[in-house]
Parts: sequence; structure tokens; C-alpha cells
Amino acid sequence: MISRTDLRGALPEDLRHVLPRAELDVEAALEKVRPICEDVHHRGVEAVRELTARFDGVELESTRVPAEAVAGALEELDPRIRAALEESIRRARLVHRDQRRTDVTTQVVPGGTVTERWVPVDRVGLYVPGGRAVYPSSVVMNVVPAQEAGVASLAVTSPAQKEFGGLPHPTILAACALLGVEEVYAVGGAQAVAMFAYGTEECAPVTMVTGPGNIWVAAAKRLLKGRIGIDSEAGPTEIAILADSTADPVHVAADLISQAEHDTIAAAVLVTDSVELAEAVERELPRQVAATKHSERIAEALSGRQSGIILVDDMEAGLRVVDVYAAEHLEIHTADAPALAARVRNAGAIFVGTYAPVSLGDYLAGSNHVLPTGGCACHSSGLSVQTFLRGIHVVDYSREALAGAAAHVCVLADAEDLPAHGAAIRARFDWEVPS
Ligand code: HSO
Ligand code: ZN
Repeated sequence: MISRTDLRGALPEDLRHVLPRAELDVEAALEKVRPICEDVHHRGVEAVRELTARFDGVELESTRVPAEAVAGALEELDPRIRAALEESIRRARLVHRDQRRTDVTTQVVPGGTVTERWVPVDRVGLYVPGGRAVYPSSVVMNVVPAQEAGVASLAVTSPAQKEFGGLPHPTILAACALLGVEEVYAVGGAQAVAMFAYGTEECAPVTMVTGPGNIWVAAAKRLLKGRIGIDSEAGPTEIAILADSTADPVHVAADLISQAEHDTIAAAVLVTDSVELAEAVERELPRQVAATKHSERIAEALSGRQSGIILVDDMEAGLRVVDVYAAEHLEIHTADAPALAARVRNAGAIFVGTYAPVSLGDYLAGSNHVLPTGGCACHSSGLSVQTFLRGIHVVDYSREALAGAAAHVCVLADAEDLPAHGAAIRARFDWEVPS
């Protein structure tokens, strides 16, 4: 069900090639997505409606979901789901509120200061997938950091669903209502990203688009990046588990399966120095997979090239492997989990010990579940308040403070053959550079 790679002995110099990895060819989708984006750019809402009819089989009267439908979905929501979502929101708010930044002013010289002023982006469009992946939890994970960052204008879009009268999934609408988001659109795919980027008669353009989506959404984000800010191109989900002989194979198998449940191309990787654990997990996986609802999808994900068990000599080698892999989610099931976790450098989120499974982080830990995939955790972070902020440098110098810098500025300007730069300084001192 799951392959095994034996990396005991010396680890190969370039580990990247031997580690399993999901691949998503976003580049190939760009050419299909380009005409869609151009169409929305030039024909606005008309194009969005036509594309929704073509791809989702829904004739939209308006791309905007009526306010009554959003409020009505919350009234209809199962009270248990409501309570769980409310607790998820409460915990996420606690964590994300603490991520707010305070402006910092540095006095560089007397009379010369630089302040880093944190300003939220003006308007954000949040993409929430539909289809098989209907995740109200992702509404929480996108909306909460944006709100805590102070974003004034927030719009959510999610694909129109035939079976729900052309509206997005009702639980998505209910989650929007719980979070106080009133502006919701029933648009999915690349056309949704284009609608946000260019604006239409029914939707004002946004400055930033965030949220996970399929390959078409990822391609549209890549294409329109620059015109709009984006978070990241979310790829197939990944879990890596670093475990030693103290780990419980039942937990390890259950957690691998939990993320494999997302997609046939989801990646589940176990890194261990214990052959006994590897064997126990190999025995446990088929047993648990057979007993779960989405067993076919999970079996395909676990047996795919992107998943596997990797045997290493010890936890030092294990740490090297997981750092090179840079998993979206990394669980640590070892005797000294907190100490080992503290040494990990590359991961979207780290889950420490037996009682912090990824499923907790997906819904209720308070952490964010929109995390870098595909190895991007070595240079990027998950969604947070910071994603929605810009740090503006505010430079404030007095005449005296500028005088103290003038000679150096002029020398550097001349060294770069940019004399007009120096002249801009001289003009303030009657063309005499103070020395
Ligand atoms: N594990 C997914 C998020 C998610 N799980 C949503 C359940 N619902 C990517 O981090
Ligand atoms: Zn998940």
C-alpha cells in the first residue's frame, strides 16, 4: 500500500531527488487560463456568467449571493456545526490577534527617524473551493487573519453548485455569516480570480487574492500576480511524520490516512529510524484504510509516488530528511518531541507529540491551515496576519539630520553615476554640500 525507501547508511548528497514529492504542473494550465482571464478582463460580468454556465452548469442571475441567502444559511445550519465553527473562530482569533504588529520607530541620528508602519491591504478576495472539497474551515482560516490584520473590505467567492440552486455550498455561506462577511460571490475557478483581479460590474476589484483552489485557480493566481497580491499557490496537501520506536503505529497510520483523505495526489510520508515501527505502520494502514469512508481515494494517495516510508539511521538523519522535504505539515512522534521540534528549520506547521495531530490544526488548534506546500516551506509561511499587512517605511529627517548625511549621499550618487541624486541634496543647501 505504501512504498519504502531505505536511506540507512550515508544519506545521499542531494536528498531532494530521492524524496517522494507530489507534482502539479501549474505551468501547463497557464495557457488554458489566459483566455479565461482576458475574457473576464474585457467583458466583465457577462464573461463570468458565461464561464460559470460552461464550467459549473449554472445560469447565474447575479454573481453576487443575495444577503438573505447568506443569513438564511446560518439559520439553517446544524447547531452542532455552528458550535464547532464558533469555537474554531474563537481559537483562531486568539492566535491571530497576537500576530498583529506594532509600528516601530528607530532614531537613526538625532532628528532622523525611520518608522515601519504596518498597514493592511485595502480589499481582499478570498477563494474557497467547492466541488469535492467543501471546507467551511478554510473560510475561517482565510477570513480570521484578514480581519485581525484590519482589512476593511473582504469578499468571499466559492463555486456555484447546481444542487444548491446555483449558490455556493450552504455551510460555506453559513461560515461567512458567522464571520460577518456579507459580500459573497457564487463564482469558482480561474474566472473567480480574474473577477477579483479586474473587477466587474458586480464586484469591485481587490488588491489581494488568497485561499486554496484547484490547478486552474493556482494558474490564474500565478498569471495575475503583480496586478494583485496573492498568498501562495496551494498544491496538494502533505503530511510528514518523524517518528522513533516510541511512536504508536495506530496513531501514525491514522494521521497519514487523515491527510491522504484530501486527494488522490495528497502526500503522506513517514520518516523513521525504527524498522519495527515501519512494519507496524505497514500492517496498520490497510486495516484502517479498509475501515474508512474514502478508502479508494486514500489507497491511491498512499500508494502514489508522492507517499512513502523512509528509513533512516537515527533522528539526526531524520531531521535532515524532513528539513529537505519541508513539509506543509510535520508531526513529531519521538521520545523528545519538543526538543526535536525546536531544531526543525523547514515546515509549514509542526505538530509536537501524540496529542497534536494535523486534524487538530485543520480545525481547532487556533493555528492556520493554509500552509506552504511542495517544499515552499523552506522560503514561505502559512497564512497569517502578516500576509495582509504591508510595512511602510516612513522617513522623517530634519535639516540638520539631512546635513549630516549629505556628503555620503553625494559620494555614493557620484559612484553610481547618478549626479542628479546628489543634486537633489545640494539644492537644499544652496548647492553647497555640508561636510
Ligand atoms: N489539511 C488541509 C486543510 C483542511 N483539512 C481543511 C480539513 N479541512 C490543508 O492544510
Ligand atoms: Zn486536512
